[in-house]
Amino acid sequence: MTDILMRHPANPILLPDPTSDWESVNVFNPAVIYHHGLFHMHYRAQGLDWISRIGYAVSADGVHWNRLRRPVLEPHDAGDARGVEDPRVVEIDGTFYMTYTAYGNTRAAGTSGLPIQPMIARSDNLITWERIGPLVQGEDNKDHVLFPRRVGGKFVAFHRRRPQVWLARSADLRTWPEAEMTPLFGPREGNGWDSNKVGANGPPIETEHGWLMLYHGTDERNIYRFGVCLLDRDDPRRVIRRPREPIFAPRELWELRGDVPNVVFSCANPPVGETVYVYYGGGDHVIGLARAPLADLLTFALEG
Ligand code: BMA
Repeated sequence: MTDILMRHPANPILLPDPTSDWESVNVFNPAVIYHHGLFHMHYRAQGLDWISRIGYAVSADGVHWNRLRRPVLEPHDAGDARGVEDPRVVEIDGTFYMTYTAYGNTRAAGTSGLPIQPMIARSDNLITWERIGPLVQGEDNKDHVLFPRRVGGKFVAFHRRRPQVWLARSADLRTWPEAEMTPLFGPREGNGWDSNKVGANGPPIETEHGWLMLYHGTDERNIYRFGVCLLDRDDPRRVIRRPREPIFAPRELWELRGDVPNVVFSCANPPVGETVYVYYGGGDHVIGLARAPLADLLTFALEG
């Protein structure tokens, strides 16, 4: 495996808060955007009741954080009573959008799997969130991520219909017509690192060579790793490159052990200047940061 992503020496950069009721057990899988010179984090947290809520923290350097005392998004009905999970945030034309997984009490009739829904919410200030609605209903679907701008006049999102990553397009973020959904790629054949499950990480990064996408994969032992993929800039339904090797795998003790072992899980890869900051949950328990020059990630996507 190539060593493109370098772990920050201060890792883990965010830990559960033992004095808190709602974030005393786990903090993980954060969204992070870089906006007007500050890093804004929305992170998944679990406390004594094991219900996931979303907390907010802000940082000047991307390493040291100042958290709000209360969560900014919490369960509100039967559709998310068991938690709001795995946020990903983008800004499009001055509005912030969060995609997250709603984990409910009852699954929709006729569906199998977990009672989950891929939700979308909007905000003008990163603190107050208004729910827009689900991307799809009645199916096992998560890992949905908005592109940071419209492409061809439409909002675009990754999502995951097991076992494949799909691309969806919408005129207004409320309706996601089936005719606008395309499968992108699935688990790779064989028994390699991404042969079991795949899903998108954070919002894709626009480059002159196309959309650089980071994604996660698991193998038959359920070890989570990251890989990269390059999509056509004008038509992201077209995969240009998908290198065979992963770029990141669990290595530190807090990635190998935790609430769930062998997990690095990322919902954020904001580019800041020439550097990509990859934030990730370690062991579903704490938050880590690893960084790479954008140019190195791009070279690997093109040649790896
Ligand atoms: C996935 C998601 C993530 C989690 C990962 C590993 O299915 O639910 O939230 O980090 O499993 O447990």
